[in-house]
Amino acid sequence: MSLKSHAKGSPYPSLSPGTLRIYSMRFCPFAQRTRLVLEHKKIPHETINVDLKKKPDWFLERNPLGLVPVLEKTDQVVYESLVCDDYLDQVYPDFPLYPQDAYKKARDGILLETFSQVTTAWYKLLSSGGSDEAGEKFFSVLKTYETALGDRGEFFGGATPSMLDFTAWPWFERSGVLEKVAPKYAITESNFPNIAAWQKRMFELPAVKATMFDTESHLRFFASYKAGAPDYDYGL
Ligand SMILES: N[C@@H](CCC(=O)N[C@@H](CS)C(=O)NCC(=O)O)C(=O)O
Repeated sequence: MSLKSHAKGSPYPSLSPGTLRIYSMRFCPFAQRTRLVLEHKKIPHETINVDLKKKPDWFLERNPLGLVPVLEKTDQVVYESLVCDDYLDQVYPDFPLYPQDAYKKARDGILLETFSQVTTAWYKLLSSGGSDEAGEKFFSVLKTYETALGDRGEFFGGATPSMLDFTAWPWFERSGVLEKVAPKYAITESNFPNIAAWQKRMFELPAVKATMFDTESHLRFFASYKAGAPDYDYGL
């Protein structure tokens, strides 16, 4: 099946009963969260990429919010990245992404709930062109995650990656984009040693390798997005 994005007016790609489908956009960090879980758990699925500037009616019928990711299987539709990922973790229990222990799970829940502070600060730093106010805020919200990694080990999940690793990852894969715009606020081995070491480990995971783009491609996509004409099919 083609990875090219489907735009308004395109026919609904028929879905065989029992096949799991993700509606995605190749450069979307939220959709990447769910793609990472699909890959990590080795869940068979198919991908339909959507033109988010010209959304097909059949896409909006499935998610009235008009956002990717969306999962569809037979008559079931699920959207919102964190909900999609929890749904997958429950339906496909191999490679569980939460600790069994209720307290540890609750601690993960806190870091998952508050991770939007990092994404908000990330986008503000980018859109401000690297202002000190935004940079200091970014560094201050990252500290919690730096400390958590120090307590936990190689990954947020300890010896193996967890939901938190996959939820956080897409913005760290795009660190090179931020570095270009805000070099003063780059994550390095000296300012955030645990995060910097974790990034290296994450880049080696098969799920990351299967879903990632290099910095050059991310930069190209961001530039097209900023210019008001996102190139969803860049590189295809
Ligand atoms: N809260 C949503 C956010 C998803 C999101 O913002 N996706 C973007 C692409 S990266 C989107 O679909 N944008 C389409 C639009 O805003 O119209 C989630 O976690 O799934």
